[in-house]
Amino acid sequence: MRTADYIALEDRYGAKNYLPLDVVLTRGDGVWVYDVEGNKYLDCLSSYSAVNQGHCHPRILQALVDQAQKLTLTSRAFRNDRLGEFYKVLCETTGYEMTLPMNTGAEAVETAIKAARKWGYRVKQVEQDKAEIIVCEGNFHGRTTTIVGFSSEPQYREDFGPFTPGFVLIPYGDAAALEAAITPNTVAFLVEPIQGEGGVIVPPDGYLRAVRDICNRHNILFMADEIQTGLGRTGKLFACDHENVRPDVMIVGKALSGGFYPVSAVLSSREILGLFRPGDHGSTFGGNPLGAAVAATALSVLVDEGMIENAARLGQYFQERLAKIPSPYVKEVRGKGLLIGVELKPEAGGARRFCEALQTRGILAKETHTHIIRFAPPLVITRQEIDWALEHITAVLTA
Ligand code: IF1
Repeated sequence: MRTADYIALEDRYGAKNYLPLDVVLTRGDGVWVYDVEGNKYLDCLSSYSAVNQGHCHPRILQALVDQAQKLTLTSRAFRNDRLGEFYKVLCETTGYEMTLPMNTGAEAVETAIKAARKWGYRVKQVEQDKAEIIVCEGNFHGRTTTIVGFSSEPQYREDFGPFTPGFVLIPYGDAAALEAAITPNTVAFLVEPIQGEGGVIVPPDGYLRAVRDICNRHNILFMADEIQTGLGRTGKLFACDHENVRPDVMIVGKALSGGFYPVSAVLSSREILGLFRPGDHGSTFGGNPLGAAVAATALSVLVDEGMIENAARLGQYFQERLAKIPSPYVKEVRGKGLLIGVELKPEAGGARRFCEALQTRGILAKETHTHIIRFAPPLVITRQEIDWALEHITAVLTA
């Protein structure tokens, strides 16, 4: 079958909840992906930062294959011989006392919301059913009806109400707005250290430090959603590490499994996650041995192979070179590490057509919020590959 045939099948049977580029991928290897026509592309989206380790990383693949031949799922009604080791690697790598494993990012965010509310009622003594969680304009935390209920993006909410109460929206990057929104019922502040979907919005220097101090002073939980910014993407293990800030609750997903299998987790203290009693929360696949084996290896690979340092070094290089392109269309280049957004001027007519032009040159990038091209290649990218990409990006942005 050819590209058109695959697209026809998707069109025939699939819900149209995405508008993908018309490229049908069939193989991935490191930073490169290949379509059914044999064309080769540099993946500059990394599946929204889920393949930080590069496509089909051999060591993670081997962990998947080995475990899949032994035991894939036990449910949590019984124990398995991979979960404890995964917990240990995850907690030792991140420096948190305790973790609760889930599958998708949204499930981990929902778990963090439940943990914050439970802590609010049990520890902070907030009145039952009055707990408030503060979130930011431009947030993206997943697609469940509770989560989209506190989105500021009309399309994510349209026709999906009624929504879950108890969420307060404030401007992103404004610490004073956070302090002003706190009430005696506030239990937590949930925030992305850099807003990915919001358009790679980097908050002012010192914002995360200010948030940490405000949460300390008002006894509310600082919850960081690092599902996209975490695990090396911004050149540190976590984006919060750039300001030496430690959230009370850290939410991870995506690259936690290197793109092989849905694995997410909430990381926190015994004081918070220790509040869950048997039967309070769970999921069929959460903590399964296959995901645990894959994620333990994906974490080790990330650290052992210097991917985090590579993201810092080459992210800075990539961003500096992008900023120097003499393009009449570019308004701003921003980001941290290998999470980079190129915002185009409104008169450029939107980023989609630039992404389509990049596709013809062998680069797959995705626009966000109409005018921004996101460049987020796997963290295993080399300087030579970035130089190759810059030639084509320059040609497209100066055409
Ligand atoms: C889609 C966006 C990115 C996330 C953060 C939680 C989740 C995500 C910071 C939920 C997921 C994905 C979802 C996917 C596209 C992609 C995305 F464009 F939607 F917003 F990356 F920016 N927190 N982001 O980025 O994790 O449940 O998906 O595992 O929904 O279209 P999930």
